[in-house]
Amino acid sequence: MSVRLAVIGAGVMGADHARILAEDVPGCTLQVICDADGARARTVADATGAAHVDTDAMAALSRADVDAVLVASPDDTHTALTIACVEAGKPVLCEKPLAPGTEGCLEIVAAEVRAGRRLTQVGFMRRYDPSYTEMRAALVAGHIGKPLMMHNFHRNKEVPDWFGGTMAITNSAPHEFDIVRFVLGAELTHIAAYEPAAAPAGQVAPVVMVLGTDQGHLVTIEVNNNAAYGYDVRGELVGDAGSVCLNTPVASRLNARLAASEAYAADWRPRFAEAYRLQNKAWVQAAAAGTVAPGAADAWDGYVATAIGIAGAAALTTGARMPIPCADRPALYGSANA
Ligand code: ISE
Repeated sequence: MSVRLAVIGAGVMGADHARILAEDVPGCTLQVICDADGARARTVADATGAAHVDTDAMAALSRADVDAVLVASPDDTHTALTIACVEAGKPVLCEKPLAPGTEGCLEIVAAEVRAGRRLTQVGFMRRYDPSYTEMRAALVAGHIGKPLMMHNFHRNKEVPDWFGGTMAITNSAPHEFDIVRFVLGAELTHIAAYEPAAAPAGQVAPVVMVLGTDQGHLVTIEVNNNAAYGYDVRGELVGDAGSVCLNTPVASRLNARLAASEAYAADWRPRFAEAYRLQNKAWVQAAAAGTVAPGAADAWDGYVATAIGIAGAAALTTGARMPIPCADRPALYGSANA
């Protein structure tokens, strides 16, 4: 039986998710595309063959002919929409952040505890990226010995002026916060954050974060949202017997004018295309089976990533190393580092 889906939000990410679900994910049907802008919803529905459009998100997700919901609407709508899905007993894949604040995340966690089941998956798609899954597999197989450090680089080509250092930490770096926890199987306990004093005034500066885990790993994260040359994510996990680096998937190398060159993507969608495809496929398969996708980020993981971002923003503002506070983890979410 095909899983009948609502996609809420028809902006950049909603449109891309709808395209992936329509073209690349078997076992699902796009039942309704919803956006506050009806014309935008119609454009995405026409492009993907979705049956219906709506401008009312609550109405769309509540439809009797919708089994599961993908939320890609503005961040401040995530809490209410995700809770509504949980209360309706519908699996929901919510784009990151799960909620902009920890209160919203914990409200979603509380709704799942009341329901007695996990229905929320957070769109931390890097967990499905083959370069990260191989990094984790190399660690688990013992190829690099005891893990000591994980270095991360996250560069966007450009962002608007208002996307400053705080947003680099609360909006971009949560991908690293989540993948570091996923790869290392450890919890981040403290964070410091710095910007280079040499950065030109009025320009969005890079941010470098230094974090520690409950198992003594050292983690560095550079987010440079004005890297100018393209979208570029790098990483290296260093152990006492070796290291493993991420490779960017590049289909070709151009040889011309006495030089060799490889292209960079302009944003994250081409770089993580396979990760998005595998994530959405796993989510649909789990929804069909009435289970949770193995290894997926759940509501608790969404809460933790938001909490780390808030501590990181405080670290940048104060210049102090900040502890990362964590609420009590409900039994529904298993034990830490599992
Ligand atoms: C953006 O919101 C994303 O989620 C992208 O995956 C990330 O690379 C970018 O830095 C974020 O701002």
